[in-house]
Amino acid sequence: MAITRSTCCYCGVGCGVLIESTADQITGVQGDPAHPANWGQLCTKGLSLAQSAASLTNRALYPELRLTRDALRERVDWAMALDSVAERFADIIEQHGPDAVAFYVSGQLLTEDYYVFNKLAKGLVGTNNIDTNSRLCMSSAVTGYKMALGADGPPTCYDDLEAAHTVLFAGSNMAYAHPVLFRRLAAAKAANPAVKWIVIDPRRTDTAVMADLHLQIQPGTDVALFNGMLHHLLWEGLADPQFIAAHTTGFAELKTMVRDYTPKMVAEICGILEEDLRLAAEWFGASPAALSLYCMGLNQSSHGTDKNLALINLHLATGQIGKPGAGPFSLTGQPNAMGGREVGGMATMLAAHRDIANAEHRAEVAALWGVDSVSAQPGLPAIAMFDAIKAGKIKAIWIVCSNPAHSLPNLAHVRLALGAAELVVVQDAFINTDTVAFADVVLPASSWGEKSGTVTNSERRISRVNAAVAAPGEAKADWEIAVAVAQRIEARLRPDKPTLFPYVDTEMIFNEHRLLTQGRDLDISGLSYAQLATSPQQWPFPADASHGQARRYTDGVFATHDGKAHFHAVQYLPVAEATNSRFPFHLITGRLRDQWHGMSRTGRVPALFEHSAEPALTMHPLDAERRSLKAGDLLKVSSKRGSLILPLDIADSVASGTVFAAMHWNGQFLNSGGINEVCSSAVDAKSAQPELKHAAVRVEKAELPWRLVAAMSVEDVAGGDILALHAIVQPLLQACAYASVSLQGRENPLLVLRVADMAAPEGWLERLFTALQLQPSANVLQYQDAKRGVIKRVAWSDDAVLRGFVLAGDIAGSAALIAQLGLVWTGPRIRVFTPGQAVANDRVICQCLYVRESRILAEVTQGADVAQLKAKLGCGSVCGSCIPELTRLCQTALVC
Ligand SMILES: Nc1nc2c(c(=O)[nH]1)N[C@H]1C(S)=C(S)[C@@H](COP(=O)(O)OP(=O)(O)OC[C@H]3O[C@@H](n4cnc5c(=O)[nH]c(N)nc54)[C@H](O)[C@@H]3O)O[C@H]1N2
Ligand SMILES: Nc1nc2c(c(=O)[nH]1)N[C@H]1C(S)=C(S)[C@@H](COP(=O)(O)OP(=O)(O)OC[C@H]3O[C@@H](n4cnc5c(=O)[nH]c(N)nc54)[C@H](O)[C@@H]3O)O[C@H]1N2
Ligand code: SF4
Ligand SMILES: [Mo]
Repeated sequence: MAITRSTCCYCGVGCGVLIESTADQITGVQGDPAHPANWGQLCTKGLSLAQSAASLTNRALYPELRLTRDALRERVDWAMALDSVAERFADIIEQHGPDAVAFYVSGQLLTEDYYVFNKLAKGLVGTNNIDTNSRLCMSSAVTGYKMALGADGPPTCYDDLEAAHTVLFAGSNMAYAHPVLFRRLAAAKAANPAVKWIVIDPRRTDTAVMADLHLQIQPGTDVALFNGMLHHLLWEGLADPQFIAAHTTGFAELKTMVRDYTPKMVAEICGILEEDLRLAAEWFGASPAALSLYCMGLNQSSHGTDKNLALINLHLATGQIGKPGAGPFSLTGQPNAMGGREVGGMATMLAAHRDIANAEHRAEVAALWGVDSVSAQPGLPAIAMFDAIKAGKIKAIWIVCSNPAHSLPNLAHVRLALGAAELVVVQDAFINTDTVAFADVVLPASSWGEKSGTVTNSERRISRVNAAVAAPGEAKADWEIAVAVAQRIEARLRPDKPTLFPYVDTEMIFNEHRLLTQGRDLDISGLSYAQLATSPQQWPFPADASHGQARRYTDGVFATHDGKAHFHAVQYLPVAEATNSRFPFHLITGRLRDQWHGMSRTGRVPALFEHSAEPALTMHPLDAERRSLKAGDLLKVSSKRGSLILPLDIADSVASGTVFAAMHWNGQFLNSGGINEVCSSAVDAKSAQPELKHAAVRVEKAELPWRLVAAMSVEDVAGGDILALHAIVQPLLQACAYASVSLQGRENPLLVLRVADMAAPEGWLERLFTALQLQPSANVLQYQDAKRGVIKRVAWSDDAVLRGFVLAGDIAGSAALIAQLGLVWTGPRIRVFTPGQAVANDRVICQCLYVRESRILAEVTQGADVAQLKAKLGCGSVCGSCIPELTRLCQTALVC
């Protein structure tokens, strides 16, 4: 068995991992005890990386190409795929100019991949039309940092988590989204109970449950809140006049503006108690060290930049920056959102934190790259890019490592755009995503565990990512594909000139990137690729340094032209789309603990579904009661843009008038593209980031009387491969008014399909029976009641193990039957049609030891606390991702 040091491919915490592998298979993943981001810890997602990599089903293994516009894609060899992409790009560039092509890339690419794509677009093609999913994620944070502090990137580091006395979480559900850092924070608070936590979130998340103060604000009202906190701070004399005078500009204007933001008025806007606002301001202002941790609840807003600026104002006014435990800490979502920013991989940036708008910067980059010039025409950011594709202005789009047909807002519009493009190239590691369905060309990419390079985490720390096994099939590393196409385009556009892409490995690319950082704020001249293998380092790391710099601006000198931090007097403005009588609910969206984005990887691990088995719309009990809705009812959620159907989940974690949906579910698991069918593409004017956190929606009961539940274990279907079974079932989803598929189980994985419609779609049941191998046979029993439209089939294996079933027209007893799957059926087979005892949905709270909610609740009702739960059931004692929820379950029991 070999051990390879690498980095987790999920969130921006950037945990070090040790990959265990045999010749061609990853067999296990452990936390790297020597990595400073996690010191050996991993969360549920990191711990399941080996399972997600276990099977080749649904992997993109070979290039595919549509030979004519109306033909189906077929497998071709690499030479043909690369020639075709290069030729068609070059044709379009020659005919329509460089801005007729675009690249849409990803914060999940490695820095070296990103660097090459950026150079391909801006250096070779001559267009700045390269944007990324970071536009949906970090662009408000980038704009905020640059406007206030003069340069992108957080001033803080992970050690500040332990040094902070007041921690302000703003629009961040860290317990789910950055679990390993959240554990560090929780440990620090346990060690020092005087540490205060304030959570600002319209939902009572598992992060909020652990807080000393939860400000459950109305969606989108953060700017008002921060301005109100500043008003109170100034009133109480908690500002730091010396810091303001020595190190900032613009305070007078801000001070005048926040006079209007009285705590009383702000409390009203935000829908919180005035005394809570005052308390939050006092805890922040009087703290020896106040740290704010913020994420999508701030950035994904039509005023995301202002939210960032208003929060940074609080830090500057109190001098809470540039010292241990203090500062505005924007948490990055994706593993390499930071690396993408470093190489300037967005439509508005240039390499090494340079700006397209700056002629000197353009000239510097052109000189370093050896090209005549870099275009001064800003590229189109994501939303505008897809608008331009739909309008026919952009004719070819190359999508890499992102699934925009799921993750962009207003999906109907995105699908029209992808349908209208002359050429859609999709470079992905998996073949079953919603975007691949639109591809004219599929370029198979190697993925985590199979490719190498570097990533930068939330605290600016650069770590190596290493291949443990060879790429499957003919898949290639992203940078290699980019280089191969670039060299072909060069042959057309720059014949007889030396190549701009001489790279033979990732180290060469890293070295060129390093050269471009020289003298910049993120200077890494002192770093070598080899050194990073054993010692992940933070930037800046200039040539004369012996290690990276943990904190920035410790001397009070900022990266602005005058060296001062800049206050910005930003007014509160409401969300882009007001609720009204037609669309009365505020919809907010966010993440689940155990799923990652479009689920192309976490959706391959059945056990990861057990924490949230089904898609859902969460609504407050009062709102449900007023509409006579009960849990599990199917709801039609609509906005001006579209609609989708989701089952109802009732919980008071959302306020009345607000509903919540997870962002993850999509066409792989649903009959729709997911919640972005309804989300809004209104963008922030400064950062062009869309308001994915808010839309005005209507919610109605969907009257779909025909119901079906099917469940199947894979023992003898689909070659025993649950993912192969999923691949067979996925094409059936589209035909139904509602359909969702999920996986579950650990030792005996199951696939569960839930369907609703007015009546069974024509011929659909037969297709399902064929897919599940449920044709009549000695081991398949059928019950039919044609009058009631009921048909049920149940299958056993030869040794009497209950293998699977379809209940159509009458789904009573389906939950009880699911619980029996994989077990030997004793008693007469016909009894299988008598509905058994209803079984409540029993979620798996602890992934590591597979402890279900019912066992935990049984202990909690006996008075157990978290420590006792850990000791008795083991839950929470391994990775710790479930501790926030254990805390909530204990608290709920106390209240009841
Ligand atoms: N498990 C898991 N972890 C992940 C990811 C994943 O897919 N799954 N993705 C990673 C990525 S790319 C990202 S960007 C991060 C995202 O990490 P987070 O931003 O922490 O996660 P979200 O759940 O998207 O949103 C955070 C919170 O914002 C709240 N919110 C909504 N509207 C508002 C508002 O107006 N104001 C405030 N203050 N809060 C609001 C939501 O209720 C939600 O609880 O997670 C990373 N980590
Ligand atoms: N409503 C709503 N929408 C949101 C959000 C929200 O909170 N609410 N959050 C937004 C945010 S913050 C983000 S970051 C985006 C994320 O949205 P996406 O970028 O669409 O996220 P993923 O599903 O992770 O897409 C990554 C793709 O890359 C593929 N892949 C994996 N590894 C590799 C590789 O090594 N190479 C290549 N070429 N491909 C690979 C995966 O199969 C997958 O298809 O979603 C945004 N959309
Ligand atoms: S916190 Fe979890 S998902 Fe994030 S990097 Fe660490 S192990 Fe991976
Ligand atoms: Mo993100």
